[in-house]
Amino acid sequence: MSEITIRIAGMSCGGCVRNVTETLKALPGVAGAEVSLERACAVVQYDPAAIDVAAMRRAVEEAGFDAPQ
Ligand code: 9UX
Repeated sequence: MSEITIRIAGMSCGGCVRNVTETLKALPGVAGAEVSLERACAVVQYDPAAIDVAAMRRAVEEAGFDAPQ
């Protein structure tokens, strides 16, 4: 299992945090995600054989947020 911190822009409230958390956790290969509104980031535990970071960032953007590199 690997862990990475992804920057996330555009979150405004706790509902956004919940949406991003659920978006990430729904991805195959993601084992856990803790999203911080204050830090504008997500710490994600994942199986690198099953998913890459680009797919996580894409999913966050499809959910309506920005995931700048
Ligand atoms: Mo809060 Mo976020 O009402 O998309 S859920 S701003």
